[in-house]
Amino acid sequence: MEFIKVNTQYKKHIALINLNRPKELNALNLQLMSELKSTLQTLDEDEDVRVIILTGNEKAFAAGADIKQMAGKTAIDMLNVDQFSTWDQIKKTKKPLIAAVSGFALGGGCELAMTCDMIVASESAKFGQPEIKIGVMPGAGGTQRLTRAIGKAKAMELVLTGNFISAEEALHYGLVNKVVPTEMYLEAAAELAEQIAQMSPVAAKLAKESVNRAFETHLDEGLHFERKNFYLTFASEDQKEGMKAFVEKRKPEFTGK
Ligand code: CO8
Repeated sequence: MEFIKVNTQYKKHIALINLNRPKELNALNLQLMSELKSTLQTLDEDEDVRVIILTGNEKAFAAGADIKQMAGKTAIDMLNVDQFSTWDQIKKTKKPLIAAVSGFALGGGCELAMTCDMIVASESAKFGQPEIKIGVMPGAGGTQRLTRAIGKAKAMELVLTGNFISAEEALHYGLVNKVVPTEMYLEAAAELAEQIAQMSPVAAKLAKESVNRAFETHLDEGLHFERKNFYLTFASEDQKEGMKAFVEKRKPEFTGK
């Protein structure tokens, strides 16, 4: 792979994906997105991997879709390329996916971070949807996910002005989970991942699916969905092990079965 680096054993049960086009601030060209799609598919099937961290480098998580690659395209070119199947794949990833963001997370970069389940940010992170400044608008979920995350007023301001917000502001608005000094952002993401990796992978997948459902349905339907997934956890060996370990006052050993 040219634009992505993958370490399937970054930590026990944790895989790390690095976006790797540093000179272009990790601008998301088609090849990078295609590499990301197949990597996520592979990691989702890898039984040893329980949590995935997606990161860039200190200067940029990703400065957006590749403007140079898009500049000359027509609407029909964009339609035919169907790059959104990649974004659908990211959304379909069953395992918890944490974005570790430092520097720029702009346009498609901000949308990519928001497509992950949680965001750990360095204090130098900057989030924004600056597409309006180049005559377009967000196209990979920015108007929808940003609005759900930070509310209409602020989302409208960011989408219509293209202004960036700092990591601290992003924390204040609920876009990110935590902000840490720049030299620690990957470590902080790894700590969060390690905590999740100790849980039952079956329960983690079902719980992730249920939380995401809250954005796609009304309350009764969501509660019904949650209940079914809750029942389903009782089909796992992990449920037996987790509850038995509690009774025996020891740490559970989850296997994902
Ligand atoms: N696309 C292509 N190249 C880029 C991009 C980008 N999005 N961002 C930066 N680069 C390149 C620059 O052209 C430059 O290359 P070169 O050295 O060859 O000129 C290099 O990266 C370094 O960038 P700068 O010199 O500009 O660095 P600065 O520190 O001065 O500025 C900024 C950093 C503020 C991040 C600036 O680069 C910038 O404004 N970038 C563009 C941000 C942007 O508008 N993003 C939105 C893009 S559109 C989009 O994301 C739509 C998504 C919807 C669909 C998704 C489908 C995949």
